[in-house]
Amino acid sequence: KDISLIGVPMDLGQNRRGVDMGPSAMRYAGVVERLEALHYELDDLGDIDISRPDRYRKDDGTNLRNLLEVAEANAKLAEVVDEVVREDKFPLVLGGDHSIAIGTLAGVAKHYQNLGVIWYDAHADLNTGETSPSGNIHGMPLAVSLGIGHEKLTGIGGYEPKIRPENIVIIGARSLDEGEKKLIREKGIKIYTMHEIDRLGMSTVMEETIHYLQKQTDGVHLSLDLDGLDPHDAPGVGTPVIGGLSYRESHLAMEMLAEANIVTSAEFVEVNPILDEKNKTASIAVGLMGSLFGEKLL
Ligand code: DIR
Ligand code: MN
Ligand code: MN
Ligand code: MN
Repeated sequence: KDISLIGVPMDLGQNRRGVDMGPSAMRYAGVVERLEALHYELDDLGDIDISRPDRYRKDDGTNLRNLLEVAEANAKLAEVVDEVVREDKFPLVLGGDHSIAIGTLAGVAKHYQNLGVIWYDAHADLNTGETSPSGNIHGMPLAVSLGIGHEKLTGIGGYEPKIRPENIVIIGARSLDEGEKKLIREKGIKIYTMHEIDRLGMSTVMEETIHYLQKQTDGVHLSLDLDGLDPHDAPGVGTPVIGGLSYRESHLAMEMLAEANIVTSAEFVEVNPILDEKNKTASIAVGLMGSLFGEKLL
């Protein structure tokens, strides 16, 4: 299948500047060449236009930082992604902070009855304006996609919800806010925290995940936040949390997804080259994309 690459140079979903340079950092790390070497027809659609606010702020009467700009950017992204899926191409979205998952999922989910989602992240991103300790929309996209949150976000793409709680698998969680824990319990969302991953091993976690999603979904979106990896391996992220997934565990996960051939769209987010060490995190992201698209040692 052909791949369409979409950059989203957005940092408005959180409060550390620099993550808007993520798409450049991953292009610099050779994403186009890496995937072309695997014999994909790759079309780089360039970057979505993002409006800068006059100043970074919480919108009046809400706890949502840069709500209007984040909503506008995601509406644009949703349209581009929708078109890519219509053309029967694989949308590969490069972030940008994780709030862009709102737009990616809005563009993808309407094409499926039961879209599965793998949320590879140190966090669950299940906050709302009411539960968020930060007001950062990058901590909310999974809730928004379930139809929970501000209507300027949940309504993007003109339909909601985008996904169902039973079609989600969260992998790598180790930092959850109280409201997120409540939502995970209430909705019965499947989650492999670091505890389960340590006990079972990544191989079993991915076997179970693939089996679970294959049974009940007609497509799978991979949303990979680089802070899911341990900050030792991926230091260039805005909200690092120690005790994360290793480089090898992450590659194994991507390799198993490639073998199972279930992933139909993907995004790699939260790469912040300003906080990085010699573009290490972007390089790791590009390596993971290689594995996801079937790169093998021999
Ligand atoms: C925190 C951090 N739970 C929040 N979330 C992050 O602000 O809502 N998500 N970093 O990736
Ligand atoms: Mn995260
Ligand atoms: Mn995230
Ligand atoms: Mn994050």
